[in-house]
Amino acid sequence: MTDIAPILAGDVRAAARLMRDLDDRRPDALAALKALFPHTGRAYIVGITGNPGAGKSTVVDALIAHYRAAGDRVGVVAVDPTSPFSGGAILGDRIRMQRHALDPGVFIRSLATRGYLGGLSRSTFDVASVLDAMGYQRVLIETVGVGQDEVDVMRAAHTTVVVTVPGLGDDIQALKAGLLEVADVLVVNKADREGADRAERDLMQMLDLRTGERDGSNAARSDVTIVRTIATRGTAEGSGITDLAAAIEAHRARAWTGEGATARAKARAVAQLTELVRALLADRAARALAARGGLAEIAGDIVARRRDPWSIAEELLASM
Ligand SMILES: Nc1nc2c(ncn2[C@@H]2O[C@H](COP(=O)(O)OP(=O)(O)OP(=O)(O)O)[C@@H](O)[C@H]2O)c(=O)[nH]1
Ligand SMILES: [Mg+2]
Repeated sequence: MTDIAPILAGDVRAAARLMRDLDDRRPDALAALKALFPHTGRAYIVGITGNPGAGKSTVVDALIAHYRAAGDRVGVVAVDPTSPFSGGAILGDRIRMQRHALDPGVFIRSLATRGYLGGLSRSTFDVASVLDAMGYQRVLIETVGVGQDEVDVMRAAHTTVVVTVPGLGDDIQALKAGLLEVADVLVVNKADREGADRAERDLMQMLDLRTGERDGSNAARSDVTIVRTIATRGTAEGSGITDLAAAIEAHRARAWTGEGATARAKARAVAQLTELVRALLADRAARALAARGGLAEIAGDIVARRRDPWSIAEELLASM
């Protein structure tokens, strides 16, 4: 049985061990999560996503510095460092945030997508919960925004920040599909480059469209803030990181205090629960399949028309 006392006391080695055990899906790790749950709910979780190379890690690095200067302890979950779009970025992430690595007030955990098979958002929730229980006031989740997986991951966050850059052109249309839908704060990073004005205008236009589509009105966007940053300047004057932090706080005040907060909290719990049930069922199905020699074995029966796939699926479910 994992002793949770060291984790509650903020012991990083105990936490790292628990996170590894969670990766391995060890039952005692799950028991630890259950025991930690009453001690969670205090951290403010911010998701940072956006195009590959947009500067997400640099923004995270600058936010860490900002929050540390304010006296908050910061936990980071870096998801998808093995993305085909950013192959090998795990090293880059590490180096970029390296200056914080020796700071006992900062804990950085990388989650590789490989092997998670759709359970990525479950793992993100789990790690964020551990960081929360350890007493980090701020938890930052970085993920490359390319697919539904990443959109799901963002459901763990209280505030979602989508990072874009000037000169994306048509790529911005790709953003529109999924990520823009979940954005609470939009960042035009690399504002030291040409085209920041244009990028901001394009984003505003898309937000107007989005608002119109959602409620059929022409109401002006009211719920998304656009911030310009030059993340490479860290927290220095003119980097925009203070503005970004302020936009995050403004969203926090709008969304997580007052009337809508309970409904939002419930929606977040529903998302977490849905993911968890899905992941547990997938684990169980994988075991049931393995017990029958795997999909390839069964597929032969289907191809030869010896068995039909519906009966096999029903049988599998019944045996789970
Ligand atoms: N000019 C300029 N370059 C920047 C800025 N922010 C980040 N960069 C550079 O952009 C490159 C990518 O930055 P990262 O922070 O690694 O971007 P990322 O979005 O985390 O990248 P992936 O995780 O690989 O998708 C690096 O070379 C940064 O130094 C900025 O504000 N201005
Ligand atoms: Mg990165």
